[in-house]
Amino acid sequence: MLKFPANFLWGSAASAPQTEGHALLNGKSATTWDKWIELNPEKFNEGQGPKDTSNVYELYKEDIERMKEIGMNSYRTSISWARLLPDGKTVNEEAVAFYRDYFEELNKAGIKPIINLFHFDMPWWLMEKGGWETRESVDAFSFYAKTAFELFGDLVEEWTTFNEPLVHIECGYLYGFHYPAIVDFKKAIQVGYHTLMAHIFSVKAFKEGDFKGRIGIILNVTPTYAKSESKEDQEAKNAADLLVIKSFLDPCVLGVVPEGLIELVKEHDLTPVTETGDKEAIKNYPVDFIGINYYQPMRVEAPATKRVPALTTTDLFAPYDWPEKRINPYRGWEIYPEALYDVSIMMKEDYNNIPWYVSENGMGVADEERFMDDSGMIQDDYRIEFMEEHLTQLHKGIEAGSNCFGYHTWTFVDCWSWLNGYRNRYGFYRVDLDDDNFKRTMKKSGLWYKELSENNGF
Ligand code: BGP
Repeated sequence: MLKFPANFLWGSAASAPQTEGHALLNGKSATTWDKWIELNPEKFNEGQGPKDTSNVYELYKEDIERMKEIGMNSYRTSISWARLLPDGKTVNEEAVAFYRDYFEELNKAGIKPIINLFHFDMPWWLMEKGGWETRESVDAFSFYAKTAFELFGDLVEEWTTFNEPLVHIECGYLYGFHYPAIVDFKKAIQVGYHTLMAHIFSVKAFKEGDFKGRIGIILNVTPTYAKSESKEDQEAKNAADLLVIKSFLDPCVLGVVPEGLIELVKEHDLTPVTETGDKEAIKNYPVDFIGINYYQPMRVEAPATKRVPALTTTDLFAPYDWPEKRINPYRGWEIYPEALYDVSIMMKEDYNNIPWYVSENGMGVADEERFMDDSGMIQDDYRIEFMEEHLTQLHKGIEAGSNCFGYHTWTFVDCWSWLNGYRNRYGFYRVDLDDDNFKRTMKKSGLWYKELSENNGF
């Protein structure tokens, strides 16, 4: 049996906009997602969005019972900025009551809440002023963070500022998947810089306020894998490492923006506007821990054409389609568990062996009803196998000395997703969308997770 360290966190992750429902109710103001979907319903499965998610706002107590049922001892979700501070300044007391009770109930059930502050859900009032493009966003976010620490600091010991900051940057400003869906490399870098500073000043507020517990950030990073050892492919790998991995990991953990990144953005005329004192703040406020979301590796090769200045990331590194890759046939993503070992070693050797945990890992499956047995239970053996393979690699990394303290799956109850609605299911519980109350039914993997957590291994 592979045994994991004592007090290992066995949990699952989700986010406010993907689960709470009540998107424009109970005092919450709109986010970019609420607005974008309302304005373009045809792009989003007939307008399905955060308002249609599985109503955790009302059902959290029942869900906590389900978490216990499958042996979870921790759970990560987020606070909705637009719910807590609908206009950015005034506290919504209804939101305070909801989150306080939610977190209290988790604690009572012996499930450690890990609370994140931003999961792609920019409030609309701030977006209308330019969102992360403006320096105002840094102050607005750190005010929100400080408010959350003050309101919930007695109930939460593990905080994270952002989930996958690279995603709202790339998807909003380079790849057209998130609002405002523009392609502007210079803006992307500025947005990235402001996101980083919003993180740093929130860590500063946390440390100066002397709140209990720890603070971190959740990043979607793995080592990159280059097509070959050729100089061109290695240059592409280096650029990808700088932009996609080190851009947040280095300042957040080591307290410095890498020189190579500063040079790269300068070479391409992408240098962001900074303020006096930023560099010092980056140095002074490293995180206590890191969350790593891992689904598939990043494989790169030299781009076919290389524009200088680069107009987007594919002028610097191109995605490489590794011919030997294994594919998840139900979702299309590559399956490469070995990356979890590699990332363990990267955290140990390049990042001072900082405490870290797997904050998301999971297998999305379309049309999952086809695996339902006569009793109504989804027989998701493919998911169990996926998790066992990943945990085997993670265990190997821990044995090699990496300081990993937990494993969270994506996700606990099937949830709505940004671009795919409810198509790809990830949960330990299936959600029935035809049922008004979003009936949840345990899948086989739920039973497996309970055993895993009880044995602290498999
Ligand atoms: C991560 C996000 C999650 C979730 C997950 C699964 O990047 O943090 O919010 O969406 O990916 O991806 P998808 O829903 O696109 O299958």
